[in-house]
Amino acid sequence: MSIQSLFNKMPCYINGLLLLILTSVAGCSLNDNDSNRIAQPQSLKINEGFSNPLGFYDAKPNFSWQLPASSSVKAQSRYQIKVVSKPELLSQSADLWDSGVVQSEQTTFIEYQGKALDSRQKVYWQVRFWDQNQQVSNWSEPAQFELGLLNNHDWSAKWIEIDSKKPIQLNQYKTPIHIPQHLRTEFNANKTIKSARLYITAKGVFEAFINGKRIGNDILTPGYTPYKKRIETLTYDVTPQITQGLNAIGIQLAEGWYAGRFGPKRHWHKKLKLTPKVLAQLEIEYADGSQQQIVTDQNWQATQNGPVRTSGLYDGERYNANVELPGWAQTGFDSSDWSGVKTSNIEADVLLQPKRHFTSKNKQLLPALSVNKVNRKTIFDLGQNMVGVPKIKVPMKQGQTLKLRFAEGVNQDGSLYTKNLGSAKQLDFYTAKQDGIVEWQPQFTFHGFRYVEISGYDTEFKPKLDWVTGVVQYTDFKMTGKFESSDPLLNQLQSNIEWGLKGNFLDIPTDCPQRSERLGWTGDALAFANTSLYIADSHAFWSAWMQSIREEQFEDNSIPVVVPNEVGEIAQAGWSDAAVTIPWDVYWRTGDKNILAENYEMMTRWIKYHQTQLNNGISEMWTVGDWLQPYSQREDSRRGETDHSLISTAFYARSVEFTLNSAKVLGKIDDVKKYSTLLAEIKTRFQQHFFDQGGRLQVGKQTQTAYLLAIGFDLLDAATTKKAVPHLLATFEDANNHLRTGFLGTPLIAPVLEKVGRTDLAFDLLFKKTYPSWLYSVTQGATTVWERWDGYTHNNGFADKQGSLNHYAYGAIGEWIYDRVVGISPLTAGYKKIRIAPLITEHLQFAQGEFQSVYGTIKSHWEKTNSGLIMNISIPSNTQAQIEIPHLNKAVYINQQRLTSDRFEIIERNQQHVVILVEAGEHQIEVKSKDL
Ligand code: RAM
Repeated sequence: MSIQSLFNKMPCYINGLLLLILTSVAGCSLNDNDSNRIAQPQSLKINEGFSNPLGFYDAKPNFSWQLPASSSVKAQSRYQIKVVSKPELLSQSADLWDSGVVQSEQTTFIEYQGKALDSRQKVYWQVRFWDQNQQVSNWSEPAQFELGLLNNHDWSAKWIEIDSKKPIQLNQYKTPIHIPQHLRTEFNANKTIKSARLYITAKGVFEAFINGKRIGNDILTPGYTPYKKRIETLTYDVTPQITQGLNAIGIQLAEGWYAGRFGPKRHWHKKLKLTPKVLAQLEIEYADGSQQQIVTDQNWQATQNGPVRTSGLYDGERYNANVELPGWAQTGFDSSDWSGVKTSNIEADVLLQPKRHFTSKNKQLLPALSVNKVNRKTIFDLGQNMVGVPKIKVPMKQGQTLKLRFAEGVNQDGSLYTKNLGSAKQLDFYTAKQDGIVEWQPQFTFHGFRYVEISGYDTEFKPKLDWVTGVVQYTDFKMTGKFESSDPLLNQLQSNIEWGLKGNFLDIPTDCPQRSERLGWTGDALAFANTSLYIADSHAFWSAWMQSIREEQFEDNSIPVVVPNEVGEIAQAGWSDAAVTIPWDVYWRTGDKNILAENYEMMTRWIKYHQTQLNNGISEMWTVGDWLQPYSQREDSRRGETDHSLISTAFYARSVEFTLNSAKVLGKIDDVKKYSTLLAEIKTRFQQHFFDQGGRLQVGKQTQTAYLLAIGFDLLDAATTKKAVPHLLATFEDANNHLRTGFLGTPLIAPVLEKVGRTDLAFDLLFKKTYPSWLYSVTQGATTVWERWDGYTHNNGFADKQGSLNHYAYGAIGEWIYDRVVGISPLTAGYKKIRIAPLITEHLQFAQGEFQSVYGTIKSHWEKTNSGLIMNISIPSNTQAQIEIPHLNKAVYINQQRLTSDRFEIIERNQQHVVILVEAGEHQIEVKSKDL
């Protein structure tokens, strides 16, 4: 019987004593009558959004749920959680933890306070709540989780790799070509099997098979972490795959991020000695209670003579079907010509930790939209710049080798543009063993591309669109945000921003996914984090990457610019500050205090490092500056014209401010005092040093970014800010009201212009179609956000300074589009209190969007009408919203009722808008002439 059905049969339960206590504590009667029960809580999750995870990483989890969407349920007044070790105990007494009835509105991140949990433990839990009228709900459907192997000592397996006698080949760069391996063993499972788990990871990337069947559908596992500190492990339920009797297990292993040619050339030598290895532990539990472990050890066998001849992240995959190994992961396979394996022990100082965010998967299929012959080459266009691999279905003749080339763009003559790939070849090859249709998808590589060129197929056939499909691969999160407006170009920009996320969130946040870089650049992530938190359920993704940042923090307290660190001992302002800003952003958008608690020490250490870079209160920290500012006259034009010490001092203040905010949330009173004083001092010093009495910048060039940082980060006092505004605006006028900002200034443009009362200018810039601007790239055919505003132009083709066509940093404008054009943003952390405040602009007739918050879906739609405006707002249970209604000096109706203070809670009314406070539910607002 499934757990679900077991629970459906259970009677609802409330402990009589508890009821008694509760009734007296609450001073009201709790309605426990079945017929009056309200709908149960739903969407049960643990930690950063995991539902029913297997191989979970945290023995001290926290619980979240959502209240049912119902017109009567507005809020939670109490809850009760039960946590048990066996499903049947849910109807009896909770053996692990019973929270008791807790008087609280909190439905998110409630800490487990029960008995200690251990590796492999199965845990079941349930929750119920009381609504605002003390009506109790049914118990939720039970949820469950199972812990992975939490400690290195849980592993008895050893790392294994082929014991090859052949010298490792080198490529043209003199770095090793690690030929992918197949590793296998057979084992007997003699008794009736109750359950089986495969715990597995690799130094490299792997795919596992049992009795010929692929285990799971994850790609490029285990993913990319600072391997010297931590390697993530995966857990799979393989109960159905194991048969009583003889079984076979096989693992394919390739170099991946760990051992491959990856990262900047100057650091390749550090990897020369690394070879791919795999670690696996299969644990079988029999019906009679006995257990068996099958582990990677010296008894395995390996070969490098399989069909995947080479596979690297940058260079692509080469497959030869003539050397396939049919049945290699099944029993009875003749492996007499396979080699033995070398074993190595698990290192005590490399943490083996269950993966703490979602794995990457094949997420979407993109059919080709056109196929053309260009210079006798066959080129497919998928219509969308994407990241992943191709899936091919191509007719071939025996012995032919199909060559696949990939590019983000095509030259004027239609041929592939690959100059921007650096040394990343992005080439796949497939050699056919017989005539016929070949179906294939590479396993251990990924490419950034929109166009696929193929050659080497059976030319008797005319190419068809279904020969090539794009398999889009990224971290397996749900898309949580939607946006649409009356402007098709703005909608395309939004789509480009979303594709920037899909393309660069493959296990870690990367700067770009196609060229020989693909690194976890902190500055790009700092710019884009808030936008990503709207678009996708990226909470776990960021928390996991923050752990990597913590692990990479240097002894001198500085933070590398790239994480996992592939570039050496470099820290820089505006990049490394991600260590502070991202935990804060994630907290603000999710309400999860744990991310602050986990990273707090790192933040304070980073502040200490900042302090070592001060000269008389002004920072001299290294920075590449306002990266890629257009029209920069600096010698290295990429580095922007804004004074570098201004940037570094501004980010010092920013990091102190966010650390201070975190200290407040975490209740660290001494630190609150310390950082408040410090922040005030930094601001004073900043203003004195960089600005004159008239609010004009007195150090370095008058740049937009200098003013944007000063005002956006609140570094000037109120009077000086006011005086600085005309100077800020002058920098835009000088640029003919275009932006002149790079990675650091661009995200601040719209919020700062709004802050200084020039929302009109913010919208002008957002809707500008001439270079440089967001929509300029859109008019030039962009389907993703580019590294440079003019990465490609219809008139001049690709930019001389070849850039990535999939770089999410400028997509940071998304934050303002969602917060202020759709109008959904948090007023308190996690959207417990929501601000609905769309800015109505002459550029749009309507805009709408929705966001799946931790409390449920928030929706905002506004549309101009002949007589005024309609707004449709949806607010999830257990939250409240402040809605800012642009009254247009007309009458305001809410759900057909005239807005009056006796009917509604009016918080503020001014010339522009009236602000009301509403509870959960649907709210239709009409602003119209009084007589209509
Ligand atoms: C480039 C990266 C990244 C940027 C750094 C400074 O190589 O692409 O986007 O943050 O440099």
